[in-house]
This record gives sequence, structure tokens and C-alpha cells, in this order.
Amino acid sequence: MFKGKEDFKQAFCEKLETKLGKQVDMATELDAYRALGSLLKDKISKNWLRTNLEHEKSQQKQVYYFSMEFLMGRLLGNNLLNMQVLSMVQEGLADLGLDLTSLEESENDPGLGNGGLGRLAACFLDSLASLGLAGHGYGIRYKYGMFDQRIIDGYQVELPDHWLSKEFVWEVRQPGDAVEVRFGGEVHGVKDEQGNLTFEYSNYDRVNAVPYDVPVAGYNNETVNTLRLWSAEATEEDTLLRAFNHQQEYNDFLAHKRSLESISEFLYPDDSNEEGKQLRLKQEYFLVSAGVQSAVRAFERLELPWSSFSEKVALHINDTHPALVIPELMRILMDEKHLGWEEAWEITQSSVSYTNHTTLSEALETWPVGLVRSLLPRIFMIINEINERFCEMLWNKDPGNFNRIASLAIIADGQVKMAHLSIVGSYSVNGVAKLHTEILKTREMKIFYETFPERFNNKTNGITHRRWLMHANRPLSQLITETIGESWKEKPAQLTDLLKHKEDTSLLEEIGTIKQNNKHSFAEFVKENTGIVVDPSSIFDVHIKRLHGYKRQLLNALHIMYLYTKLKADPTFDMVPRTFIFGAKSAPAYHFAKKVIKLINTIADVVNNDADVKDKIKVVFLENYSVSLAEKIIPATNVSEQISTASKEASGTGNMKLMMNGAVTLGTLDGANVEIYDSVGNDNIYLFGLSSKEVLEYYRTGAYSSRQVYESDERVRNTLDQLIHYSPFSRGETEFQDIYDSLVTYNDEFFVLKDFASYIDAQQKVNQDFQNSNQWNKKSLVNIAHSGKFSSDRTIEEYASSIWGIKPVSTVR
Ligand code: NBG
Repeated sequence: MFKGKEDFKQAFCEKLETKLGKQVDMATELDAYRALGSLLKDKISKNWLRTNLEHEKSQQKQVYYFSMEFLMGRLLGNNLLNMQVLSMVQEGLADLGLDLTSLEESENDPGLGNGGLGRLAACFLDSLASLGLAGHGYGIRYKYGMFDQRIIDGYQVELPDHWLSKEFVWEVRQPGDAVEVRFGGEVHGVKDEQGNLTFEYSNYDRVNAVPYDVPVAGYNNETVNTLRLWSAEATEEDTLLRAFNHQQEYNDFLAHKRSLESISEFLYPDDSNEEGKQLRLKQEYFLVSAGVQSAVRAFERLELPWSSFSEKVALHINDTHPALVIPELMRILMDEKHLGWEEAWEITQSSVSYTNHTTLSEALETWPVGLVRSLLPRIFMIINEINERFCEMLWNKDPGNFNRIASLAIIADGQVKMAHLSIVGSYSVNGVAKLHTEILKTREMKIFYETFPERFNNKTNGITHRRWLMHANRPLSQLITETIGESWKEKPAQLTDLLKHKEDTSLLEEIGTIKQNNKHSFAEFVKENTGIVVDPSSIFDVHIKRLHGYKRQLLNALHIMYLYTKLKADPTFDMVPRTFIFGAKSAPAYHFAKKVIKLINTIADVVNNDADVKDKIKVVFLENYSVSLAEKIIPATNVSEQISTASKEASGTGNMKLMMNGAVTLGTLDGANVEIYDSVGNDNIYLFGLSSKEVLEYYRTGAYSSRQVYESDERVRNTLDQLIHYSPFSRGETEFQDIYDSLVTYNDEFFVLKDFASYIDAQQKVNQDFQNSNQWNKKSLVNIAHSGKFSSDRTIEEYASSIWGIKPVSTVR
């Protein structure tokens, strides 16, 4: 690393010169960021090579985490932290007249993910490296990541995300490791000399998968793993060996090339929603085929028999998107390595493990048989064979039970069911929070659970405390260290030591002061970016996540309308001033969600401009919610809104980041909220609403009537009527009629009205409790203290020991 500050400064100036041909006084912030980033990458590369050599030498089992999404967020700060040079670099830059924070802001957010699922993958990579485990990510290098959200006239507008425009300094293009991926064409069965059937392909399209490797450096150790992002390019044969006789041929060639390269062009901006588009299936197979080929190559370098494949390689699939790993590995083992079905199946099934991230039916992937057959003919044959053998096994176990076979089959009703393929082809299926896993076992995947009980297990999600506490909230992190020592950084479970100090009033005051300071800085940010002036002593009440019906931003919005109306009617109504902060992107085609964004912005407009209430309520909708924005909001939050309809949120991870920063959860007993509640106890969380059992029972019986709630509860009625009758919110327009209809006419799928009364009560309690700052700070402390359990280090340790069977390779701990 660097010998000291002076050494760093010299290296930095040299880098500016050699990379950019500039001196410090000529460099812009972007220049300085690029120089600093590549300097760090050079430094990381030594350990990167060392890690790879060590893995090869020790023949360490390698985990490949296949995910269509890696929502990494900015890497500069994270790498400085993990390499333990943050303060030194900050000081060195300051000597040169540069401000590290501004440099960090120059980095584009690599937003290669939608939300929780992609961010989880990023936290996992950080934990794998920090625990010295050999685990790597395989993903796609989308040219355009998650869209850039703008709010215009209250509506969401999507702009392309040009994240590569500033150069992504961390990546290394590795054309030498490119592999070919094939689509379409025909498959022929051919008998070889021994009379064995083999398969040949013809007339297919091929595309080059070129890897770009990003180093993932562990915290305070020498491990550097790899995030390998694949990019689609036309093959050399397709581009070079052509003579164009006519303009038309050239045009056709360009169109063909463009269509091949479009595979890695953009990320589908749909969260928990399956779109079923052909290009998406191409993307999935592209990732899978490139990744499996590359993992197989690495295994072959060990020169071991195929029977030891699963001792050396673990292929993990992040939801069903990469489920084609199963037939692709079968294809390679059979068609290229000439293994028989039985042996190939044994290897595949003992190497693949699968995480389920949702029970929402609209998110469960299925693909039309015709599409899979034409796009991936050989893969389809293999899926078909897997299905037939599986159905035969079911039949032998329980002859005549057609219903069971029909409900478990991988191919049924003209569709390939990816979740079924994933369960049948893997040795481990895990849910992401206790409640979610329970729902999988007892409801959504009940019959599968009965068929393969030993495969099912729970791994409650986690988040990296390095990014979300140590980096995002340095003052709090320092206070914790002053109070309980340094070791929580390596063993976050030790945060519980804070509990010994929960009666220490001066510590509680310091926790309050840090929160207050964070709120001040955040208020500045809000003012600069939105023009809205918010009061840092008001309660910062935060709802940040994708916009989705089940996440119920609408419930929050209706409650603000209710409060506003109450304040207007009774100006003496006593409440602690409250700032409601939202950050949320909606899928571009999700019209209802977009309407909710418009409603929130309309409420903001009304409330923020009404002199009668504006000291009491402010509403801020922040544009373009992203990892880097989350890092600013979370340390400044008092109240964490986790108000999904019980049973719908598989886990949630924002809930964990917020508690780790001392916010108190206001939530339903859903996802990981249940485990947060178990940890912090009743006094340190605000619960409300239906339980998951009640919700599921209502769905089963159909006994819920939202109209009944509407008619019997005046508060509900008065609030909802303002959506459609003349009011400051509707302004006489019919814009919000569809929201009203979804709640009243179409029976409120997500029980917003049913939970409204108990939400009001819980909010009222927050309002009261916040007034006792000592007690409130104590709640903060208890939340921080119990958040160590939700570190992704704990989660990854569980995956490592009970799914992948791997141990740390090298670590200086
Ligand atoms: C999401 C769930 C969240 C969960 C994350 C990470 C999908 C399909 N699922 O509740 O909705 O926290 O996955 O597990 O994006």
C-alpha cells in the first residue's frame, strides 16, 4: 500500500500525469477522481493476483454468485475504507487542495440493479471478500443501468442512465477470457463411432461474451475477489471477415451487429415483476452461458476428475433469473465433455443452489415453450428431459396422483416454470427471512417442500455495516468505537455491547446530537436540490424503496392528507413538526405506481405552500433514489417506514440499514421486520396492522370488504373523498379517480383502508414518544445495538457454512 501520506501524494500526482497528462492545478474534480480511482485499482491489483494464485494453489472451492443485478453504488469510498487508507488519503488530498467528498461525488453510481435484490448481491460481495471467502459475482455489464428519474409536473419521467460516460475506472476488460454464446439454430442428434448419441448445432447466431472484471477488496485483509460483468459483442468472424459489395449488405450487417450487442444494452427496470420479453430471456441465457463456461474452464485448470466438480465449484442463482444455469451445465457436461445424463445430473444438482426472493405471483418467472424452443433449442431439449424424468419420479412415488404431478411439473400449460426448474435442479432452496421461508414451506411451495424437505432452509438477509454505517455515518461509527472499542467493525454482532450503556444519559445525548447534525446536513442537501426548506428539529419520517402497491406508499400519503385536513380544521391540534421524505422509482409501465408518485408530489405542493400548516408538515419527494442518495438520507432518519401489507415483503433490507443508523421502525409484522421486532422488543419499534396470517386468511376467504371500512370510518371516508371531490388535492380534476377506485371499488388489494386506523394510532404514538428525547435516543441505541445481527457478514457466514460448504482462505484477522 502507501508508505504514508507523502508517498500517497507523490503517487497520486504521478498518476495524474501518466494517466491524464495533467498537473494537480490543472485537474478538475472528475480528473482527480479518475486518477485516484486508477491509482487505488493498481494497488488493489497486487492482492487481486495474490488472491487468485492462492485460490489456485490451494484448489479452494469457488462460489459463483449469478445475478442479473448488482447494485454496487459508488466504489471509491468503499474501497478507501476497506483498504484502510481513507483518513490518510483525505488528508493528503486536502494538502493538494482537493476535497475527497467532492471527488466521491464525481463518481457515477453503477446502478446495475432495481432494488433490494441487486443491492443484496452487492452487500454479499463485500461480505464474501471481507470474510476472506472465495466468492465472486457474475453479472451483466449493462450499458444503461437503472434509469435516471426526473419529476416533471409531479410525474416520473425516465432518462437513460449514462453511467459509463465518465469512465468506470475500476473495471478491467479481459478479451482473452471471452467466450461464445449461441442462440437459435438447429440441433441434430448424431451417432458417434461407438453408437452414442451426440448433438451438433447449426445455423445459430453467436455472440461474444467479453468479461469486464471489477476487483472486490475485503475490509482490512488481503482478499480481493472478482465481480465479472459480461458484455455482448459481435464476434470477430462476424465483423472482420466480410466484404461488403452493396450498401444493403452493410446495412444488414450493422443491424445484425446491433441486435447482438443489444443483449447487454440495458437493465430491465422492473422490480418484482416478470415481463416475459424475448430480450430478457436472451440476457438471462447470455449471463448463464458465459458464466458457466467460465466456471467450467477454471475448474478444468485444476485437472481433477468431473466427479469432484461440486467439491470445487458452487453455482448460486439469485432468484430464478439465472435458472438456466441448470440446463446449461448439463449441456456442457454432456455435449462438450461427453458425460452421460446420470453423471451430469448428479454433478449439476450437487453444485447449484437457489435463493427465492418473492412469493408475489406476478414476479414468478415463466417462459412460453415456443420461445424457449426457438431461442435455445438444445437447452429446451434438456429442460424437457429433466421434466420428464422428474414427473416419472413423482409418478413412481405416488402412482395416479395426476394433480400433484400437474402442480409440480416444470413444463405445464405451455410454459416453462423457472421456480420449478430451480428447485428440481438444485440441492438448496432458501428464503430471505424467517417469515418468508415459512410462507414458502407452508403455502407457496408446500408440495415441493413435502417432496424435498431437506432442500429448504432460511437465510435472513443482511447488509454490509461497512458501507451503511462505517462509511455512511462516520460520526456515529466513531462514537460507537469510543464507547465499546474497535472490534465491532470486524464482528458486528458485538454492537450489542452498546446495551450496557443504555442508561448513560450523556451517551444518549451524543447519539441525539449526531442524528441532529446529520439532519442538518441533509436539510442543506434538500434545500440545494429541491429548494424546499425543512426544519432539522422536525421528525424526519422516511419512506425509501421501490414504488409498489404492496409497499403501500399510498398508506403513508393518505395519512399525510388526513393530518393536513385535521390541522386545517383545528389549528391548535398539537403535533411535533414532521418532515415526510420519500424516495422511490416506479417501473415505467406501472401506471398505478406512477399515479401514487403524482399524488405524493401533489400533496407536497399543497402542504409545503400552505402557511397554516407548513411549520408542522413538510413533504419532500426526492428525485432519482439510488444507493448514493440512500447513503445521505439514512443517517438523518428518525422514523423508518416499513409498512408493506403483511406477507408481501419477502424480507426488506432498507429496514436493516435504517435501524443500524438509529432510526426506529414503524412497520407491519412482515419480512425481516418480524426479526427486528424479536430483537429490539416492543418498546423499540412501532407495530400496526394486520398480521400475515390474517392477510392470507382474507385472501383465502374473500371476506374483506374495503367499502365497509370506507363507510364505517369517517376518517377514511373524508380522506378518500378528497381524491375525487373538489379539494386542494384534486383541484376538481379526476386525476386520482383510479386510486380511489382501486381502494373502494376494486376492494383494496393491499388492505390500505383496513390498516388505516391502526396506522394513525401508531403514528400518534410516535408523535408522543418523540417528545421525550432521552427515551427516544434510547430506542435509537437499542436499534443500533441489535443491528449487528443484520450484518451481511452473518448472512454470508450462514450461506458459507450451510449451503456452499466453504471456509475462509486467507485473512489477516
Ligand atoms: C426482493 C424482495 C425484498 C428482499 C429483496 C432481497 C425481488 C424479487 N425481491 O423484500 O421484494 O429484501 O428481494 O432479498 O426483488
